[in-house]
Amino acid sequence: TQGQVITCKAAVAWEPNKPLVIEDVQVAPPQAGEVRIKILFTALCHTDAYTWSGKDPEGLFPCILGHEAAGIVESVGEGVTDVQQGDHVIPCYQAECRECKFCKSGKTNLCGKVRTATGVGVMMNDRKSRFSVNGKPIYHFMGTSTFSQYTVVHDVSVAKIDTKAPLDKVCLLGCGVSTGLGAVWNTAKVEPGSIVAVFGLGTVGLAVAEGAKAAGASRIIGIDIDSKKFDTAKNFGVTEFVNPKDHDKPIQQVLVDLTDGGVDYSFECIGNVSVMRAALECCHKGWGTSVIVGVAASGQEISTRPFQLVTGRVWKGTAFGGFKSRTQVPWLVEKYMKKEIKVDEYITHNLTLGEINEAFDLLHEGGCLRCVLKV
Ligand code: NAD
Ligand code: AHE
Ligand code: ZN
Repeated sequence: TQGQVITCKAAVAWEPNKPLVIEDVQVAPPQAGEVRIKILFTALCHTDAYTWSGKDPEGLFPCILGHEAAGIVESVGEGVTDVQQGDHVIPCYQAECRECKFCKSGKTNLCGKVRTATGVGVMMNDRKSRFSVNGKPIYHFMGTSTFSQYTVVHDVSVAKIDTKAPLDKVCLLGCGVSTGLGAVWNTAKVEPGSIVAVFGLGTVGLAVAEGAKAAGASRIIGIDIDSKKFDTAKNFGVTEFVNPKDHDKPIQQVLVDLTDGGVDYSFECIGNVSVMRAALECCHKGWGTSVIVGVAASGQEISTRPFQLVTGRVWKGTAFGGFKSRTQVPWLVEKYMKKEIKVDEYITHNLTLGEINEAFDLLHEGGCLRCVLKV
């Protein structure tokens, strides 16, 4: 198949909110600096649902969504040296070129090399898509487009992993689990003994709890409007549960009262701007730090009294948990193989690519953390 167009199945989002359609998609060969990957497993993340909903200003249609996956390199374009055919890989929506201003800064995991293309659904080389259906171009998504049997990504967006790692599990390290762990370890840098609040107990929030437990937090308070979340959350390190619906007071006040003045670190893992405000305002005066992880819809804005910051609270955000993708995803896979981090426990459902619309329905039900699709 090297150098040839491959026709395969992919789930195409033709329009916002309209069921995805499994189409025969033509996938062009990788050009210089590109890698074509046979995707074996992909999970769904809430961000896919967000873009599908039409609320993402970077969402372009028709497109092939998906960004939490694992597969095997089918072929590489000219000049690609870091991976070769047969390598087991995780596509990374956050690239790492190691050469750009961002990568060299040592201050961020964001990479500038291909971001102008991935934000508009094309490849950097010719600003075109490698996907088409009967000659009609289909946009890429987040530089990954994993809801397809084959995808083409930039070489700076591929993490090569241990061939012994089970791809049906480690696909989760392509987004949700890594993001939650990294938000705690890299962005907040939670210290032993800290009091932590986690807003939203989906996969990302539970991974925050897991990371906080590993960091030695003394109390991990989980906040969710679905009380059924607490049972599972305990297994990920949540020590106390608060349902805002059980209280008349604003949730920030409830937390301040529970913690003698506020928490040391809070994490918003929902994408709701009023919860983001609460997450900041439940932080302790003088030092409490709040990390925004959730993605909020186009047009939404955050607000608080500047006095909250004047009096020492810190507001931060994180993308992919601050992890340098190509360097650290393989390290996360190794930690999983050594049983130092959970992954299997986040997988509540397994379906096939053909059942992707059912999988999206599941995502909106409380009982689903991650649904892994066999592609
Ligand atoms: P999810 O839908 O599985 O989890 C969200 C949880 O929040 C659910 O348990 C829900 O019951 C709870 N919730 C909803 N409204 C609430 C409220 N008002 N108060 C308290 N709890 C509430 O989603 P997920 O896949 O875990 O992703 C979480 C968020 O993180 C999404 O916005 C996603 O787009 C974002 N995300 C960001 C990054 C990043 O790099 N920054 C990476 C992955 C995901
Ligand atoms: N396109 C959206 C922003 C989406 C967003 O913030 N994405 C996160 C990853 S979410 C993974 O589930 C991220 O890493 N952002 C940094 C980046 O470079 O995109 C919008 O609202 O415009
Ligand atoms: Zn995601």
